[in-house]
Amino acid sequence: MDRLKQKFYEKAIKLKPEIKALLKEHGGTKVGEVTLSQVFGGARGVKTMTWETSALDANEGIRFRGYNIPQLREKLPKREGGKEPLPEGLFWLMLVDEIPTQEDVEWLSDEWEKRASLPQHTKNVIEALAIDTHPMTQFTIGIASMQYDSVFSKRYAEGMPKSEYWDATYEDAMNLIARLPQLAAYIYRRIYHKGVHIAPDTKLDWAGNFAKMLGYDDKDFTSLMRLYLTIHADHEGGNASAHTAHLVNSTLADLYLSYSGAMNSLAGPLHGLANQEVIKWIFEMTNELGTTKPSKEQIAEYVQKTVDSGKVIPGYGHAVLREPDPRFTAQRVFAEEYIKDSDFVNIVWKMYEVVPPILKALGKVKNPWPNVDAHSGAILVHYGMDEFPFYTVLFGVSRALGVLANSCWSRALGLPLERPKSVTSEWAKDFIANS
Ligand code: CMX
Repeated sequence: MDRLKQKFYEKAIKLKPEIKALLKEHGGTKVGEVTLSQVFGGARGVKTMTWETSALDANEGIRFRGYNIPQLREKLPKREGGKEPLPEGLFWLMLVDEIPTQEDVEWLSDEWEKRASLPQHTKNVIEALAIDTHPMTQFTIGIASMQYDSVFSKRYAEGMPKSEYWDATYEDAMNLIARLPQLAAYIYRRIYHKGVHIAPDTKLDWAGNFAKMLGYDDKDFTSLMRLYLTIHADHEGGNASAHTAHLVNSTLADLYLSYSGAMNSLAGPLHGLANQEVIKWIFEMTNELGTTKPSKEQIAEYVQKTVDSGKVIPGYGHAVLREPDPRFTAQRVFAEEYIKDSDFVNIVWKMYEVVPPILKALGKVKNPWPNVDAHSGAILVHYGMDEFPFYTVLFGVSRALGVLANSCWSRALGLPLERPKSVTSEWAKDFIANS
């Protein structure tokens, strides 16, 4: 058993009986009430699942195993000479609730490197798709095509006992995470660089290798990838993509099936696709105004026009957060540190001042502040990556770290099939009439 798997196993076998005892004694304790508005309103705030790897506070934002983003930036191991945390370290932290050592993350980089090769049949499947198929569609299809290699599915077919589900899930999680940068880079180079692919460099870390395979040699872009793939990695379990993975995997469909499902969810404009929508919106604005240096007044007018035409301002608002997203702030800090002057970054910063009062004035928006997607595009454009339909794939590579680490826990804890209750509108009307 490898060192991470062993550590995970030791933690997981301890927690399972603790939860059993907790439920035996307190299983009937109420943790909240559900209102009719929540039933009709997308179950906002209803506690319906456990999620071990991270927790989200409406005001403070995300914490990964108790650590916020500035703490991760400080405490997680870094590449020699680098300032940004290595995503390997965050995966380790989320999986086993311990900050890893430098040696641990180096081991993990090597382990993922060993597991990373993209199957030829996946390349063939991608090549069969129309070249202008959206990158997220190519990504989900690519992930699903690798299900052929699922350790969980093979062992399940051979009669694997329940007690081993966590083991096979761990293997699938490690293999899939290892392969995702190759898959994403394959799609990027296929669509935007005439199919000229770049071989991985076995000496690099997971994010560094990804930057290289995408075709970016700038060391600051590599630093950006390390930070980007860290801060997008998890956002508790209730968000649409994580919840999709949780639901699908609860049927014992393996991680390739559950994670491709999650990516279909991430591809919606109210969720991860917002990162492409933000820069698309900014490009449309600068084209219409004929300048990449618009004034705050010009931006405010364009924001108002967007809202008046019945559309949302992408990158603003959140279903849980009620303050500026710390993932936005982390990217702002990065831009302040690494980027001297960029018109598009400046637009993002001006929007931060202009958009919230306009959204507040609508009187219905619960959170007028920027979310993670408001900033990422402008930084990517600065480094030359302006192919915005690809942006959500970057998000998807990162999100695997949290979602798949948590899936290991779900299978180790033996969580059951997820099956909440739905009601009809007729039932709701009768219920109110009779209560
Ligand atoms: N611009 C304009 N109107 C907005 C808005 C925005 N950015 N955010 C919310 N609203 C509107 C909603 O559309 C809703 O209007 P209606 O009542 O007319 O339908 C009203 O304000 C209330 O919505 P809410 O309770 O504040 O927000 P929700 O929890 O329903 O939705 C979210 C959250 C993210 C879907 C929404 O804020 C939004 O559409 N934002 C823009 C898209 C975006 O950036 N998504 C990315 C989120 C982060 C991620 O998952 O990656």
